[in-house]
Amino acid sequence: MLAVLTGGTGGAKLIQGLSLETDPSELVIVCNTGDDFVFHGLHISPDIDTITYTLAGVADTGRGWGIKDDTFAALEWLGKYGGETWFKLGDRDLATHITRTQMLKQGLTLTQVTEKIRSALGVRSTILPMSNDKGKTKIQTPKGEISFQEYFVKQHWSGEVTGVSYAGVERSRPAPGVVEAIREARAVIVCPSNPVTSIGPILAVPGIRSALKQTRAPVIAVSPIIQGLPVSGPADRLMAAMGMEVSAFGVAKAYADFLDLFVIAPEDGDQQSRIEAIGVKSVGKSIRMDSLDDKRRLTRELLAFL
Ligand code: GDP
Ligand code: FO1
Repeated sequence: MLAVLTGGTGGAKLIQGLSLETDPSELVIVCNTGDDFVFHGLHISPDIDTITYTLAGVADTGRGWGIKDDTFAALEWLGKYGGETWFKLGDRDLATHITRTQMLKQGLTLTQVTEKIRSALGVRSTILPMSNDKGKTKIQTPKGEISFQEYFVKQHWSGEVTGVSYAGVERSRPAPGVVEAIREARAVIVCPSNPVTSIGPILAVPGIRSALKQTRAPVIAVSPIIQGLPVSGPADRLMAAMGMEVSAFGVAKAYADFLDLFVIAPEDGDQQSRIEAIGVKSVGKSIRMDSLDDKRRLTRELLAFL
């Protein structure tokens, strides 16, 4: 079994490769839920949905979120009533959020709901939320604190960020199966996801980081940063706000206490000796995943290290 830690869009690229190059039923995927929020009364779990739709083969891989060929008629109609439309909920996607919200109201956990949606969409991998408890990513700005989705989607990640926190995470517990997967895996893969807002919240759940340190399985991560820049999104700004060096080295440093191997871009070869000096082996591979071939090739290269 392979345990995989991930956020949404960047992680989904590697997970698509993994699902095609391994037996998908061998994958246990632990998703960030720090981005979860309530919109129009519905519980949205963007990273869980991105991964589920990717594995079900229905994701809009170009956009990186939502369902391909979805329409937005309901959202348009909500706008007519003066409702908020900044978060683009597609008509088909809405069915997922309505189902999740209803099941949570009936008392099911997010783990149980995720399992039901996964199974209904024919996904063979296990998809786990990092936690069934609170642990919401908050972005601190000079004008006050906002939720991650307000920062990322409503404000298009513009504006100064002075800090990032995971509200309530210290009282959260790992969801059932998360620590077990890390302990029992033949390898743990940390996806090239945002280290502050995708992997950071997972590591902040008490018990997960220590499981990563203690597992006998090799822990391998792929850098989301190439030549000091993220491939997409605001990882550079958020890393800087957290006092991290914005580089592959900066990511390696954040994971150094549990990481065995860090896969970086060949262009970042100059970082290799610095990374190895903090006790992490590193290797240069082409880690930009623009095509399905890129995703499959990188996956095969990762699997070869095992
Ligand atoms: P989010 O939850 O939607 O933000 O998704 P993730 O956190 O999983 O993905 C965002 C991160 O993925 C960013 O920091 C990007 O730099 C990284 N990323 C996106 N595409 C690629 C890629 O093709 N290769 C690598 N190495 N990183 C990528
Ligand atoms: N991201 C956007 O940039 N704009 C959107 O309107 C948007 C809608 C959306 C709807 C459902 C969903 O599951 C995800 C959605 N995302 C959207 C993705 C998004 O929330 C982020 O990529 C992640 O939260 C970042 O981790």
